[in-house]
Amino acid sequence: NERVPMVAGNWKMNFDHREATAFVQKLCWNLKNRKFRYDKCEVALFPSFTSLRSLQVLVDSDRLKIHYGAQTVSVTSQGAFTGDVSADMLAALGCHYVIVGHSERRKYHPEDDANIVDQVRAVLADDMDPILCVGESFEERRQGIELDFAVGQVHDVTRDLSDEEAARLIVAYEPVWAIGTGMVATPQSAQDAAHAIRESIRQRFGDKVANTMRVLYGGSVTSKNAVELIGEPDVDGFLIGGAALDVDELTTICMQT
Ligand code: G2H
Repeated sequence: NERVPMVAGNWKMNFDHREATAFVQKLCWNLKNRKFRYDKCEVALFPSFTSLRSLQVLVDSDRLKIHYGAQTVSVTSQGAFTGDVSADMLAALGCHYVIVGHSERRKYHPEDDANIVDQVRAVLADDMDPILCVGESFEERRQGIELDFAVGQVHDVTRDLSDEEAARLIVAYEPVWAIGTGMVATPQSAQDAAHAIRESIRQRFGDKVANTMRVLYGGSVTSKNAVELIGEPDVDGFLIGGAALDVDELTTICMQT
């Protein structure tokens, strides 16, 4: 297919800016030594806000071929919103992407669908691309409604997007029961979900958007399971948490993808 796969490392609340900088230097060094083809697989990292400026300086000065982005964004553009960070600010830091609707954000903050739609709009308005996270909890899986649930989340967020906006979306299917638990989805169930999501996009936005939209899998991805998962036709890469904190492990997954 015509989609360039993507390895996205979601560092969550780990690494200060010095650790983040050292990690990126080591990762790029590893990849260079192993003749990694950046044109065949995109690599993106998602550090804390506090590390973004350091990564920008490093990536620009050393002309590194990795991309980076933020883990969430404010829905408003400026003003009296203590603690929030706007899309304009992230764009000025050279972010290509923003993760939107991660299950940890939905759970701990909480971000609901209306807020997530507004985040997607804010990201798009600043010419960055949203990585929309969806996925069922164990309860929906037990009931056998996991595909409907994940597709429903995508539908609720994308319903009012234009074709041009939808074409810039990346979806990360992350079953909540698989996040940080060591319980990875089987390749078949990751494929089933990715396929169902792509087909729902096809119904709403047509073939062109559906065929070019990347669908990532997330949830306990490691170098032990990445090869099988990426073999599935609708899985276009990974959103990786725990395994993205180990530079050698992440290097291996990049080489495998
Ligand atoms: C899911 C994933 C990264 P982990 O949250 O987004 O984390 O790989 O640790 O399950």
